[in-house]
Amino acid sequence: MSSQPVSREKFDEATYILNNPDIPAAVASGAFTDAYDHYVKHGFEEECLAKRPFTPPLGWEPEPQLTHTPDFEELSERFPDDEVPFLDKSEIDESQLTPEQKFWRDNGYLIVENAIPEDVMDRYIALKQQHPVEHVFPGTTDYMRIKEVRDLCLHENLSKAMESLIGSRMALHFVLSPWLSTERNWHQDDYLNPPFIKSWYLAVWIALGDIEPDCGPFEYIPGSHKWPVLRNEKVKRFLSEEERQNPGWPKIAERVTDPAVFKYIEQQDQPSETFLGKKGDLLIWHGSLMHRGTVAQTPGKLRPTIIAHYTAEAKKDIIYETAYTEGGWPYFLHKKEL
Ligand SMILES: O=C(O)CCC(=O)C(=O)O
Ligand SMILES: [Fe+2]
Repeated sequence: MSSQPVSREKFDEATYILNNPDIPAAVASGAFTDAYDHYVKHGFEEECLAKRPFTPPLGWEPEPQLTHTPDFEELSERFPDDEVPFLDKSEIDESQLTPEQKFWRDNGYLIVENAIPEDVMDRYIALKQQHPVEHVFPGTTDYMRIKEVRDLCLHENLSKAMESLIGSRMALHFVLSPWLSTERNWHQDDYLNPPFIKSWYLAVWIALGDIEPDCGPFEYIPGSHKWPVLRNEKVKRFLSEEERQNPGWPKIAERVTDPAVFKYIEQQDQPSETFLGKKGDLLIWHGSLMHRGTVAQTPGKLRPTIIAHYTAEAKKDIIYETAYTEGGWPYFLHKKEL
C-alpha cells in the first residue's frame, strides 16, 4: 500500500463504494462532494489504520510477497529532514536550544523529576483504586470523559515540556492505565502511525509511585531515535496479500520485524537504560525511540504508572475533533462523524 493517497485518476470509485457501503449516504448528506472527497479526508487514513478495506488503485497489481529474511535496513527508512520536528533536523543552531531540548535532540528522551504535583496524582489514584489497579481502568480513550486523567496527562508542567520538544502543542489521544508491564518487546511507536506522522508524536511514562526494579520497568535505548524507523509498507512486502489485509497484521508481521529489530539492536551495541522513577517523575520519549516494557521479575508485581500517547495537534485535525482543557491543552475526541 502506498504512503500517499492515490490521485483522482487512479482512484477506483466503484470498488471503494462496494467496499464501503456507508459512503453513498455520507455523500448524499452533503458531508462530502463525492467518494474521492471522502477517501482523501478519511478513507485513506482509515485504510492505513486497517479500519477500512484497502481499495487498490486502478491498474494495481499486488506486490509479490518477498520470502528472504530481511535486515532492519530493508524494513525501515530515515525521515526527510524537512518533514520532521525542528529538534530532529540535521542542521540547526544548537546554541539557541535549552539544555532539555539539546538533551532530547541527542538522546530521544527526557526525564523530568517531580513534574506532577502530589494532589493531582492522588485524585487520579483514588479513582483508579475503586477498580482492581491491574485492570484497564480508565480505558484507553477515557481521558475524554474523566477530568482526573486529563488533569494528570495534560498537566501544564508536562504539556509545556512536550511543546518545547516538538514545537507544537501535543494532543492526548491514548492512555494505558494497568499497573502491570505491557511486556511488549523492542519497538518504535511511530511504526504503527499513519505515514505522515513522522515523529510528530511522543509518549510519556508517569511514575505514580516509586518504581521497583522487579515490576517490569520501562527500558529504552538512548540515542536510538536517530536510527531508521520501521515502515509498514516495507514490512508488508514480506506478508501475503491475505495477511496484509488482516487488521491484526502488525502482530503477524512480528515474524519478520522481531528478528530484524533484535539483530539490529545487537549490532548497534548501544547500552539501554531502565526508568526507575519516583512518584511524580516522568519520562518523555521520542516516537522513534526503541523501547520495551520488560518482563516483571516478580510476576504480578504492581507497577504504578499511567502511560499517555500524544500526536502533534496540527498533524491530525483533519481526522479528529480536538477539545481543550481549561488550561488550553489539546486532546482528541472520537473520529469526526461521517
Ligand atoms: O510497558 C511499557 O512500559 C511499554 C509501553 C509502550 O511500549 C508504549 O506505551 O508505547
Ligand atoms: Fe511503545
